Amino acid sequence: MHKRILAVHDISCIGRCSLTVALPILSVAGIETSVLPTAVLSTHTGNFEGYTFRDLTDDIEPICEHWKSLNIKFDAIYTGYLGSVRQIELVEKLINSFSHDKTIVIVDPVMGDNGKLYSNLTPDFVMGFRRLSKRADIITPNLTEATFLLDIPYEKDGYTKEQIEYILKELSKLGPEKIVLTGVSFTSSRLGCAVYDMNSGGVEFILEQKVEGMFHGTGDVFASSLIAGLMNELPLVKAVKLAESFTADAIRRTDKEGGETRYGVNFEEGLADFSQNIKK
Ligand code: PXL
Repeated sequence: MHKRILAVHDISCIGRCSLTVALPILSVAGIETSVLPTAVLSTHTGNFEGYTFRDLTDDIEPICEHWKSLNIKFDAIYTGYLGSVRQIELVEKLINSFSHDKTIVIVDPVMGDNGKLYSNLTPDFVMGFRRLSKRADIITPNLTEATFLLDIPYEKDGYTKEQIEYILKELSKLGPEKIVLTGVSFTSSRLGCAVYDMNSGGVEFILEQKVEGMFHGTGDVFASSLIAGLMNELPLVKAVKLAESFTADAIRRTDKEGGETRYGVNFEEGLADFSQNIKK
């Protein structure tokens, strides 16, 4: 059945992430993708100096007012990088305005990596994302974002399985039924996700062969392809496996090419196979 999703992210003109990643991935998966751009940046904020930043917070309410007059509803609302704390409040409102009773809300609380917040985010974003998570059916934080959401220290030397299970259960107490935690690793050779579904109570670890290095935009490639799977009616764990393998392939391709990783990963060459695999 035809599905329509709203993707709420910034446009980073250069450096594959946010909308320039979400749109092609969701489109190739056969999902009509409407966008609400939260900000326009000349590049993303990781490893680039002197980027421009146009905050679009003031445009959100008029855009939503117009959409209300069209009586638009979305089958899913997927939020990523938000440009201001006020925007987080506006997003909470728009979830109410544009959901029907089966709408899935996916919040990727894009805030940071490697134990730190992204360069232009302030600590009040954390409170905002904690509140927004309450409205989500699924959240997809990385370990850094999870520790900010729970206000616990970030352990740079890694976590045990028991600690990860604790984090997942604490995150679900914020409100979402399903948690997909990324950046999970127990050995130097494997990296991936931990998945928790409150309904089954089970935790699953889905780990892939690790590629050394820091690759930008991979969180957005992963979350977008995960949602593409869910919108194609894949069960959660199957959708996570497919998204993780699509993301890992993009990382391996980029690693082989040996270019600058701040420009994001080569997911484009995997799109054709992805659109086939999602239908299997
Ligand atoms: O990929 C996450 C992301 C999205 N948008 C902007 C970013 C980042 C990460 O650095 O800077 C603007």
